[in-house]
Amino acid sequence: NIRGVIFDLDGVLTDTAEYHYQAWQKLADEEGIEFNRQANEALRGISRRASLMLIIKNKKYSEAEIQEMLERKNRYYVEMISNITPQDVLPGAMALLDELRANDIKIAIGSASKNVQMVVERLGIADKVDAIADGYSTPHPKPAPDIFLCAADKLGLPPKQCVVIEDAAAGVEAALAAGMWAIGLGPSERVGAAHIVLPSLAGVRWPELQDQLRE
Ligand code: B16
Ligand code: MG
Repeated sequence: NIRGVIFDLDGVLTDTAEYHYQAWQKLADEEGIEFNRQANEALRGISRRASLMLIIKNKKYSEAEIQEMLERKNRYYVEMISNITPQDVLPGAMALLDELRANDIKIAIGSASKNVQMVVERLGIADKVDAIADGYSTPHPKPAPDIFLCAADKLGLPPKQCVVIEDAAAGVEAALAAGMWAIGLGPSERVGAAHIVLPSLAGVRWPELQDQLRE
């Protein structure tokens, strides 16, 4: 019996992935590191630091230089997301949030990002969410289960009563490691490990989802 839904943020409720990409590309260009859209695919759902490590590969940087690059990328990113509006909530997400609330299902966000607060406020969904677990909640990023366990804890629910909605392989892995149900959004090559795979949240209704999860 599912009593809570934990939404990933980037790629599920909104598409900030494009801004993450542009910010990383700008940094990589400045550093003279080869990077492109395809390389960016590997960063989906991955923490900021782990993303940078994948970008710089075995190029040597001091810890101070790494910190500076992480801050610089985030400055670019924050500037880009400062213009997002409720129009940037992905199709179907707003309706599902409202339907869950009407059905007394608890709602959390479980995101690797450290910019969740700002994004949620700009999207205008802060009052639709009961709890947030984010990049500040635990030192262990996805695919570790910690972010989702923290979200369930904040909702006061055991993991097996929670379902996670994710767009990233690392996120689906984290949900399963947490002992939760997983709904993957996107191609099955990416999220096929989830219990249910859907192209997006467009047209998704809670009663039907619940039926599918019971089977
Ligand atoms: P930040 P999610 C993830 O968000 C993004 O998918 C990933 O690209 C990003 O590097 C990570 O958050 C950290 O974000 O730099 O804002 O702390 O998909 O877990 O909602
Ligand atoms: Mg995501």
